[in-house]
Amino acid sequence: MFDTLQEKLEGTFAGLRSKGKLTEDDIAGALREIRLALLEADVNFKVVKSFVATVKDRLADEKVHEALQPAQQIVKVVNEELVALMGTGQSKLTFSQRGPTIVLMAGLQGSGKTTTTAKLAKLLREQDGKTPALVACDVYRPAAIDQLKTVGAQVGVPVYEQGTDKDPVEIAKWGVQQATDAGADVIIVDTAGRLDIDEQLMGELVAIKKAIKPHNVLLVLDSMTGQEAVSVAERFDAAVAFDGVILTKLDGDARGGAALSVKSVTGKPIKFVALGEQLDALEYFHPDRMASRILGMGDVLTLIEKAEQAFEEDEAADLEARLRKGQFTFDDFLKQMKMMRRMGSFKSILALLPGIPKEIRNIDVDERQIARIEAIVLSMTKEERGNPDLIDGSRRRRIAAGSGHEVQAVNQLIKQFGEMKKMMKMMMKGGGKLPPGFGGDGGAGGGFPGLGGPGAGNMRAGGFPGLGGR
Ligand SMILES: Nc1nc2c(ncn2[C@@H]2O[C@H](COP(=O)(O)OP(=O)(O)OP(=O)(O)O)[C@@H](O)[C@H]2O)c(=O)[nH]1
Ligand SMILES: [Mg+2]
Repeated sequence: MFDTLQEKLEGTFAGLRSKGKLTEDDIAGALREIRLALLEADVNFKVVKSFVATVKDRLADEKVHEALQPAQQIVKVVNEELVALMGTGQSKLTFSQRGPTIVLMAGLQGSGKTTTTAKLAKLLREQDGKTPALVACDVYRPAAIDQLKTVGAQVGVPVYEQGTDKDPVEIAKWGVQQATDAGADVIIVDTAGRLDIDEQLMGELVAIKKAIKPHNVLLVLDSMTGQEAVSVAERFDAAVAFDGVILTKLDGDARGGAALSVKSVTGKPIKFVALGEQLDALEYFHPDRMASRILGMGDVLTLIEKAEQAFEEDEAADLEARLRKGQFTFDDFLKQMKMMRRMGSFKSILALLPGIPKEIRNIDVDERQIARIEAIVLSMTKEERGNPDLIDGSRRRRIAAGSGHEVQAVNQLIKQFGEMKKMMKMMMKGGGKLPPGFGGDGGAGGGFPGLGGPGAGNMRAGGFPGLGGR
């Protein structure tokens, strides 16, 4: 995500830092580089122009060239202006005061509407305590209804459909009524993908909107289409005024142009971002956190939230207390792996950590490796898990046989477990306070379970047992 922009800006700021005090020329040069970086990221040129002008004015007002640490100040200003560009504050949905909240999904063909409909239901249930239901109004492709039923079932949410023979407007009305009667408090209506030149389909969307009076019309935009997404948004807004945007496929979007331009060009906020095909890959959009990601500062807040959702509070506090005392056992380890799994794929977690080099961010994590580790740990007796020092040679052979692995694999796991424990103890002494599971200090330190498998030998010491390290 935002790789191009991130790299370019990092380069600019590194150049400034190496200079110490800055001349007016240095600052002008930096502004030029920022401008180019944004244009290369496919940000709308008008947006770029006004962005750079604002940053320039602020730098002059704040007398940056006289500052002690001018580079830092420039990063701060750019960060604040990026936040302002993407909208301030976080945009929740409009929830209905009386009766269920109705959400209408709109967007071009293949933008991600159907997948996102299910993701949104899951997110609203898990994070907002809602009881969602879905309505299938795409009657133009028979497979579309099956697709919604499949993803709906995967997230455990009912799907109302009437096949492909009925009029979509009627289905929408009927579906909303059925879902309301069944007690849903959020009803999300999936619609057919439109080619924006297709006036008939656009007209149908307008008719559905009129019939069900949604509290939220959300436009699903494929971020990989860059500036094109922004002009799509303008045209949709002219036809069916929408309330907010869901930006999809941000995981594959190396440039970020749509994310940076959409609010400023259309005046409509981005409400959610989708970062993957999996059904848990949808997040509320926070401009400030996105700016941090763009500037390579990670997104620790999202990470902590994910952790808080996955970890029971008592469990986490308990684990942290034990870590502080250096009492980390294989039982804790197992628990921790389970909790981490609830947070999503390791790759998505890694993307949120600050200061992770690109090579590591992009490695493919073999999630099966994690299952192998679990198998080994589960083959230990309760005593062994609680006191790893007990595990001598013959016990290692038994554990290996029990889990269907070589003794070396068991040896390696135990050795790395020991290293990790040491590392965590050190980190805890340093007052590090990150959710359990993050032996990290925001840098490359304490590794992460499941990462840096054999192929990626560049994880530093302290990688999680069985995986990281060399
Ligand atoms: N990588 C990635 N893929 C996504 C994301 N969101 C959706 N997709 C994929 O994009 C493709 C199209 O998604 P759909 O949900 O079927 O799109 P749609 O807008 O309903 O398509 P139509 O109904 O044909 O208009 C699918 O293969 C999805 O898995 C995302 O955030 N990241
Ligand atoms: Mg669809």
